[in-house]
Amino acid sequence: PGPYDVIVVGVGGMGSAACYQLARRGVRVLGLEKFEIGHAMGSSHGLSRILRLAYFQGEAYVPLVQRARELWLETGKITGEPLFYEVGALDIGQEGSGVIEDARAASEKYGLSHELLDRRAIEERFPAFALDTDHIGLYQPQSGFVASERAILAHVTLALYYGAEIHGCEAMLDWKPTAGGGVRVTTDRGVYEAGRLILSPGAWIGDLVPALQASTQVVRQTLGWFSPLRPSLFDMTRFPVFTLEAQEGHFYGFPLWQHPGFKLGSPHFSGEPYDPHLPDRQPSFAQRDLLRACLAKHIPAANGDLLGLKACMYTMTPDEHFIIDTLPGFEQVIVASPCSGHGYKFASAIGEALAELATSGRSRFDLDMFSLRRFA
Ligand code: PYC
Repeated sequence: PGPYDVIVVGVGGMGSAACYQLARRGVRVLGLEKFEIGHAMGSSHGLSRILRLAYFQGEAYVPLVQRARELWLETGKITGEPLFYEVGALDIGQEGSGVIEDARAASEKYGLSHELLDRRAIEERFPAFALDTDHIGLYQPQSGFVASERAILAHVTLALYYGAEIHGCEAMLDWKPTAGGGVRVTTDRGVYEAGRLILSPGAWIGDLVPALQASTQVVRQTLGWFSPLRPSLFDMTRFPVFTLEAQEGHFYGFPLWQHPGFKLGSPHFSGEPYDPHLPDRQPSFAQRDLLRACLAKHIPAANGDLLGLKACMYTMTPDEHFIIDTLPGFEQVIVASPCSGHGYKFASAIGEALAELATSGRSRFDLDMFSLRRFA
């Protein structure tokens, strides 16, 4: 084992992509994951994550999500199983709402294919929806979803192929800078040294970088799968991924894919504070009731029996943007973790950016909006 150029701690969405991108560049990389590879304790399980190009959280994200989409397509071709499904995405909100206006501004600035649909046009094209009279939607045909669990396994498989060393079920206990400007990482199984350290532990970031405890909050989100009363309406050939601003919150959902039932996520950005150290992930029954209320009012054709609930975690920053930066005072340590519940779609491109940062100190993307300085 060793010597290593880079150690990556946390081999989930971001960390697995970083391991792959580093290994394919010939970098000697060690990936350390405290659970098994592809576990369901973090923020990437539940099979799929939305990829939206017309980004209502800020048009500055568009180049990064465009690159991410390219990489998901490329990596899916390499492994022979798709990682991105172009089913289209529909953002539904009140006329004039920030979601619609910001998605429209992003589309116009970057020349993204999009269509504005009024309520009647949405219900005609996607008859599963029953919307409020003032709902409108922005449809983006080139968006869709990422196979999030499969993508982690694909990135790890490719990283191993390129010579990475990946240890599952091994928890980091401590990291320290070394006199030579590198890092020494102590785990529950050994001690390892490398020139650089990438910390991508998701909800556990506060354990590894205590200074970030104050500027991050872990919350729980509940995903539900419901038996559709009219399954054909939710077929992936005719039903897109969507986000829906309703009175009860900002929901999101998917066409039928892999798991039986229609998948609906509890309101975005309204998660309940959660302790990632709990031994399992219990869904929230209050959030389940919100899912039911959304189905009853807006997606009645999916309001059948409950098939399953899963809980996953968001790691929120105060401004809901990401953190991707070197740690002040430790230029050899890069943090890429709290993604505020909307980061997975970018994982392929963030992995590439991390590999660039770790090997050359800079990325092709302007990562300034993700810097730690903004919390100083
Ligand atoms: O970014 O579309 C999104 C999203 C939905 C749920 C979590 N993130």
